[in-house]
Amino acid sequence: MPPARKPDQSAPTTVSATGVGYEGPENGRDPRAQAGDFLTSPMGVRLPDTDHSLKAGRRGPTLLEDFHLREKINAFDHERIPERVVHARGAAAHGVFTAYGTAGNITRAAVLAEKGLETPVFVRFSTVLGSRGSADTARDTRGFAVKFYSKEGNWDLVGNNMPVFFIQDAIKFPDIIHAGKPNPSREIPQAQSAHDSFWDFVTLHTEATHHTIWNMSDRGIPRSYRTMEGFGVHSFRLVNEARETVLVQFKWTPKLGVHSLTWEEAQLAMGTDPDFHRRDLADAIEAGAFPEWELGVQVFPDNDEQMYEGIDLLDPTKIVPEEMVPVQPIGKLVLNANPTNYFAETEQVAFNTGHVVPGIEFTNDPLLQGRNFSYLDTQLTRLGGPNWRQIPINRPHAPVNDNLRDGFMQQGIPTGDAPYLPNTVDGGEPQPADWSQGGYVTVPRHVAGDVVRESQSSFEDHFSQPAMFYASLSHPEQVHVTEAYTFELGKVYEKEIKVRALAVLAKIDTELCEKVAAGLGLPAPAPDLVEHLAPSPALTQITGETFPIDGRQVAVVAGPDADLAGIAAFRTAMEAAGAQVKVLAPVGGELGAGADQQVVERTYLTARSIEFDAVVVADGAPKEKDIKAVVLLHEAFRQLKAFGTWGDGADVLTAAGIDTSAPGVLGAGSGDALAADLIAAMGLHRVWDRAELVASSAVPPVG
Ligand code: HDE
Repeated sequence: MPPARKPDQSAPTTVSATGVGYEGPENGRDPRAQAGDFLTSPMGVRLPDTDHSLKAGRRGPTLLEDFHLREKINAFDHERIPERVVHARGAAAHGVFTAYGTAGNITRAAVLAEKGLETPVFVRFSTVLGSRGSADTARDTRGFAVKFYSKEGNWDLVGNNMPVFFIQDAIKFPDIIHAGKPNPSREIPQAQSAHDSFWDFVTLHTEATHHTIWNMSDRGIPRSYRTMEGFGVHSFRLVNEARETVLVQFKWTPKLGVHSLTWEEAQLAMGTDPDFHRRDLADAIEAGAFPEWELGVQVFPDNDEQMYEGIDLLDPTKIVPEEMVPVQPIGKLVLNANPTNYFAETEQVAFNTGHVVPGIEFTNDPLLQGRNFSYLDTQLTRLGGPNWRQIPINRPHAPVNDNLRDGFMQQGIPTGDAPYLPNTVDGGEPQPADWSQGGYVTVPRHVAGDVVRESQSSFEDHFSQPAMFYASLSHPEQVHVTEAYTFELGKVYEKEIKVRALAVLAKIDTELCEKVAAGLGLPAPAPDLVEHLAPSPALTQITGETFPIDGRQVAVVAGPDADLAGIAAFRTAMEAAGAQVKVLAPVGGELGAGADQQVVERTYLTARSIEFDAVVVADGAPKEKDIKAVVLLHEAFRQLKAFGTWGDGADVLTAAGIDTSAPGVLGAGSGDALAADLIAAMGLHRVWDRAELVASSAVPPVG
């Protein structure tokens, strides 16, 4: 029997952070929420005044005996904890993962294997380089970290929105991060790779080429966290009940498709709405447009080579194209609740690649091996001691009998006298669990070799996969990659670094290299192309496929004389499709009265083009030329957003100099008639047919 508390022992109840016992809501309130009727000190003493310190006389000095003043200021002084050394900027949500059961033959992990099993999750998305207060839309990789509170213990799948990484060996991580972070002397630029040290490193350390070109592609500036893929990056080993093993790579596929911002939108958002992604995630969940992903695996035999058709499965700079090994769906993730408190949950959550459950094991990928050390290590500095595991957001939902004791901020009150094994003092418990009891028994894997500081020769191919990636993109995406390299390298001061970057591009694609060289005003090096696999259509995000428009934003330009009934009908139709409609007018307030009344949700002062996925001009919208309206319309047009008008709304576009016969400018007789066409156009994300019309002139045409 596990030891019970002895008759002579007592302890405070452990359920409340403030020491208040919890037996259910009190007057409809949860006492643990610390939002009761009366203000108290941290010791629970009710306070009469929190605005004046205790003084010797009204104009006298403050007294040291003012415990309220001291406690209040003392707690405030220590509110901050160190931000994450990477991925400091993030946003998170709660949700549920449901296993399809299709992985039952490859893993014994119930979270993946048990058909219909629902496991609570907490998911944190992030950028890598920026500080905690930096802008969401910087060009960067995005973190996609999922904590599964499985009934067999916590499993963390700590991935990114790109399937490859900059480095092949954990020992290089401080180097790539030091190169990418702001310059040490001036601490600029914030959250940017567009500076000398980043490009210095990646052009010398060319195993970074594949990840770099993903960052320079539209994947580096997602439209939303909801429209990103996620990847586990490494190969993992799955083990089934028969102790058979396979290697897998994990992929999250968003229900809404993979969509990105344009670079112009990303840059504008950094100024006008630095919380762009954070807001989008929270708003969508609040509106009931729950973000959804399907989890899939590529499955490979677990043999001695750990290679697939010449692709090294231990090399995190490589992918296996989905056309070679299809992704098999194994479960669904739905995010259905926002955190209650940012700090308590999103900031304090601690992910760790070393958090695995029976049925999920590691491979020898040297990056993964190093991560298993780092994620445990970093929490000590970030969260202040070993009991970070007991913080509510980090606690497993499975029973914990770990024999770990003491340490700063111990929250548990363990009973018993024998926190060691073997013991007889506490009846020999808790007992180790064997395989049949659900113990994490490692399936033996053979390892032999000389101790060396070397890697496998296959790790030396740095260019064939970046070349395949570029060749797989659609034309507009290739143009964006060209513009991104030209922009980033244009911010580099040292000519030598730019020349090295061009030498790398010469191996990937001749036109890309020549256009970037032309944009930089440098001679293009001679082509030096590498051979690569056939292009992989799964790598392009512009496919002609249409996607749901849940949580996407539509502006309706209106004014006092606008067709309000038409707007109401348009709103109903768009909301039925999951989109959100915002009425945009010159000044705030309400338009009209009665059933058709519309609240002005945005004015030209408070809105910017980046906020909307489509812009519609209602019949009767003001025709006077408002310069701010013209700027918004031009930006949205350039950003390839769908436009729509009904009635004389088209005149507003014409007056603003927008060609109403251009691709993606839809006209209709009424608001609800327009909605159907607009939903179809928005499902494609952008009006790609307009791309040539608005192409950036920053990249001069070549020869
Ligand atoms: Fe991380 N990484 N990382 N990383 N990483 C951290 O852990 C590290 C790597 C990733 O939302 C840190 O708790 C090393 C690959 C995400 O809280 C730290 C190496 C991938 C997050 C750390 C890598 C990632 C982190 C910082 C090379 C994609 C945010 C704070 C061996 C598969 C998790 C923390 C969150 C966070 C170290 C490489 C993704 C310092 C040493 C590859 C999504 O431990």
